[in-house]
Amino acid sequence: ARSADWWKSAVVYQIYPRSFLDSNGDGIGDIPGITSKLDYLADLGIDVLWLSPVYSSPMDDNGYDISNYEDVDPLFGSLTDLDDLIAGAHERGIKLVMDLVVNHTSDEHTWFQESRDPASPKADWYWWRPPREGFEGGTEGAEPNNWASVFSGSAWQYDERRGEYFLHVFSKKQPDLNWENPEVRDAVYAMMRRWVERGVDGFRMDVINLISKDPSLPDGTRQPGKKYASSEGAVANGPRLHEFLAEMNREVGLSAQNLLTVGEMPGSTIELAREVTDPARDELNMVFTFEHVGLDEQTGLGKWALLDLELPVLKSNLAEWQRGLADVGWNSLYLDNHDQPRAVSRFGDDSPEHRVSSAKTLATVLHLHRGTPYVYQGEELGMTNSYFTSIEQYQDLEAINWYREELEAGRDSADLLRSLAAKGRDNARTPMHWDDSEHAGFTTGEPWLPAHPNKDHINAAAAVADEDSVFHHFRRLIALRHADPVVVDGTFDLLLPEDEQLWVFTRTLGDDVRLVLANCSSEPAKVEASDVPDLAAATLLLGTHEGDGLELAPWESRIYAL
Ligand code: TEU
Ligand code: CA
Repeated sequence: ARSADWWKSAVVYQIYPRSFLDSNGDGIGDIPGITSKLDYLADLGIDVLWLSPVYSSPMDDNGYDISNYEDVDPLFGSLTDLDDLIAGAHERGIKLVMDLVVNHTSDEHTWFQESRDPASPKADWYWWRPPREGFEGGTEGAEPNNWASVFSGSAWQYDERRGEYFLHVFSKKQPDLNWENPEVRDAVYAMMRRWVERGVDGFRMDVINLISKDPSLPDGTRQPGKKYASSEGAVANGPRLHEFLAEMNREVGLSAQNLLTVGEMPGSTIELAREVTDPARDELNMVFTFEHVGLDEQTGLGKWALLDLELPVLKSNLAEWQRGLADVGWNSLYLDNHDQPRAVSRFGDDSPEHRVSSAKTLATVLHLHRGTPYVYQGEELGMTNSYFTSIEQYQDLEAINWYREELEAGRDSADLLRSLAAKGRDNARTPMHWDDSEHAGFTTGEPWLPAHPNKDHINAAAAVADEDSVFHHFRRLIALRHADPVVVDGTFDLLLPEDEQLWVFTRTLGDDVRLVLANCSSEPAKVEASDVPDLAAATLLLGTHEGDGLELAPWESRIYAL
C-alpha cells in the first residue's frame, strides 16, 4: 500500500540495467543481476528503484528507443524476471518505478512501421511533413524546418516509402509520437495502466515536457556557422502540456493510487515546476530540472562548451529552486544520472586525496536540501569519470555523432576529446564496481564497456566492509532522512551565499533547526564565528571528519542539530 506523499521522505536509487550486473555472461547487465543485489540495496536503505528502460529495443539509444512497451528485451531478460524483481523489491519494502519514454518510440515499433503507410489508421501517429515547397524529398534543404536533432544532424528524416519527412528530436531511430492525436494518448495511457496493474509504483517520464509542441513547428534561430537550429523553444513546454499531464494523471490514476511520478524536463523553469508539481493540479509529483547541470557550460552553447563552475553559482541555483518550491510543489534532488558525468569528478575532487571526502560532502549537501534525493548507481561508491582518451572507446551515439559532425566542421580532435572526457554520457555508463576482480565483478564475459581500472580500490565489497566508506555515509544520510522530519520538511535557508569554499545552510521545522556546514573545496576553510550559530551548543548528527571547531578540512562537512 502507498500512503499519500510517501515519496516525500523516500530516497530513489537509479539503475542503468545495462551496466549494473550481468548474470548470464553476455557482458550486458540484466534484470536477474539486479534481483541478486536487492539485499545490497536494502542495506543502503533506499526506498525506490528507478529502472532505466528494459523494454524491447534495437538499442540505438540503449533502450530509450522502444519497439514494444509491453515486453522486456531478451538482452535484459523476460517479463517473468521483471515480475520476480518487482516481487523481490516489494518483499524488502522497496518500490519500483519504470522509465516511461513516450515522447518518441523506436522506428522499429509496429506503430511507426504502420504509420509509414499514409492510408493506415496510424498515419497520423507521428509528425509527418512534406518536403519544403519547391524541394525534392531527400535533397539538401528539403527538410520541413531548420531544427537540429539533439544527436546531431537534422531533426527530420526523409522516408522514401511515405514520400514525407518524420520528426525525430533525438536519433533518426527515435521518431516523435504525435500527442495531438487522442488515439496516441489513449494507447499510452492503456499501456501505463497495464504496468500499474503489474505492480509498478510509478514512472520517471523521459523528456515529458516535449510531448506538447508548437503545432506550427516554426523554424528556430541558428547559431552563427551552424547548419541547423536548436528546437528546444518550440518542442519544449508547448501549449497543451498541462492538459496532457492532467489527462494522463486522471486516465491512469496516478494521484488516485499514490504513484511516484517525476518528469524529466529539459529547459524547464521554476515557474513551470511550480505549476506541474502543484498537488492541487494532479499532474506530477516532481520534475528533474536541468538548470544546475547546465551551469558549467558556456551559455547557449550546450554541454560541450566547457565553463569552470564557481561554488556561489551552484549554491544559488539550488537555493532558488528551494525557495521557488517552498510553498507549493516539490523538488527532486540529483547531481548524477546516466546522462551526466560522475558528480565526484564534476562537482567534487576525484584525486586520491579528496575523492572519498568530496563524494561524502556532495552527498551531505544534496541530501540535506528539501526534496526527494536520487542516488545514481555507483554514486554511493564515489565512482569517477572514465577519462577515455580516444573516440573508439565511446559507445554513446550522442558522443560519436557529435565528434564526427565537429571533426567534419574542422574542429580539433584534442578539443573534442577534452569535452567528451568532461561531459560524455559514457562516463556514467561504465560497469558498476562490485569487487576488485577482473571486470569489477560485473560480468564473467567481455563487458560492453570496460570497467574503470580504479575498481581495484573503488568497489562495493570494499565499501561495505569499511565503516568510513562513501557507501556507509550514504546509508547514514538515508537513515537520517527516515528518522528526522526536519530533513524532509524543514524550510531551507542559505547562509554565506557568496563564500567560494563554504556551503552553509539551515533547515527549520518549528523550533528544530539543522545546520549544514560544508567545505566544498580542496583547501582548508575557516568559518567566522559570527557567521554561524554557536557550534559548541550544537549537537553533531553526522560528520565526515573528527573536527568540531571553526576550521574545516578540505571537503569536510558536518550536520548539526541546534
Ligand atoms: O534525456 C533527455 C535529454 O535531453 C538528454 O539527452 C540530455 O539533453 C542530453 O543527454 C545531454 O547530454 C532523455 C534520456 O535521459 C536520455 O538518456 C535519452 O537519450 C533521451 O532522453 C532520449 O530518450
Ligand atoms: Ca547479461
